[in-house]
Amino acid sequence: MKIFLIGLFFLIASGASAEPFKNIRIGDQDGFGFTKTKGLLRPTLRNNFGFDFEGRGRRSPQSKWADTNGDGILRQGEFLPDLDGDGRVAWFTGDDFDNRAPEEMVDRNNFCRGCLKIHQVTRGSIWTDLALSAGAAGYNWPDANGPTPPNNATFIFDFTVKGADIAAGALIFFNLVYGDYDIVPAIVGVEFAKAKPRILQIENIGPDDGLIQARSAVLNFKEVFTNDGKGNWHGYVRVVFDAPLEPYTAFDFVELSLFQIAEGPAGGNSTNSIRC
Ligand SMILES: [Ca+2]
Ligand SMILES: [Ca+2]
Ligand SMILES: [Ca+2]
Ligand SMILES: [Ca+2]
Repeated sequence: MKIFLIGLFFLIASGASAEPFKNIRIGDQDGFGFTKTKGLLRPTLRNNFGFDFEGRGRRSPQSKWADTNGDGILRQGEFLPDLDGDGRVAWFTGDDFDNRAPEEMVDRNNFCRGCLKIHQVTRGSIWTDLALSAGAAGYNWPDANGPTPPNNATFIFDFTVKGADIAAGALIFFNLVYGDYDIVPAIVGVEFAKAKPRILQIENIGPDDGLIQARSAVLNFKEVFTNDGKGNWHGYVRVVFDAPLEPYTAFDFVELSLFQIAEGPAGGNSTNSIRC
């Protein structure tokens, strides 16, 4: 009976693991690791020109709080906090933070829905939930020369999906949530296992100080995946944010997903919906 029960358990367990591929995420969606948003101020400087580029209901300009809708998580359309209350978010104005959890400190905060395996090469979460600030103290800094720019955040996805768990040819979205990325040009390079490397087009929606943006770029299935000869798809993507002049930015997470990250207004459940 015991053997039967154990057998049944393995049947259920293996059944549960065979979900279709949805996404592989580096870092986590936790509002840059700010667990308490109450009282965090938003920067008051809207942009260098004094008006709102968007002009839509994306934000709550009247709110003085970084978490403009007060739901406890800093999301797209909201703001990185002005920690010292001087009105702006920048590398020289007391806004450095390091909210990395232990698994991010060791560069191992990876998650996949529908992977057969996430390989050891996958990395980059050490760059998340950290102010990539020229003024940072530099503890456990993710690149060799410390907080001095450039801080070229680099993310590597290396994983295997069972052949039956993803439709060959599907579009793959590279989604990211980042904050205060306001130096132009932002050059985002992407490399694959076999396909030609290229530059991703990631639109910057405005220079508002501290603004949190959710963006997507489209990758082709054949760029991301190669057949591993065993009936599985091997996914490999390396993304580098080349930001020679960027003195302050932060990443919440990056992911490869079948679903484009939503561009909804602040307060919408941002990343699990598909933009229609
Ligand atoms: Ca985190
Ligand atoms: Ca919020
Ligand atoms: Ca500040
Ligand atoms: Ca995060």
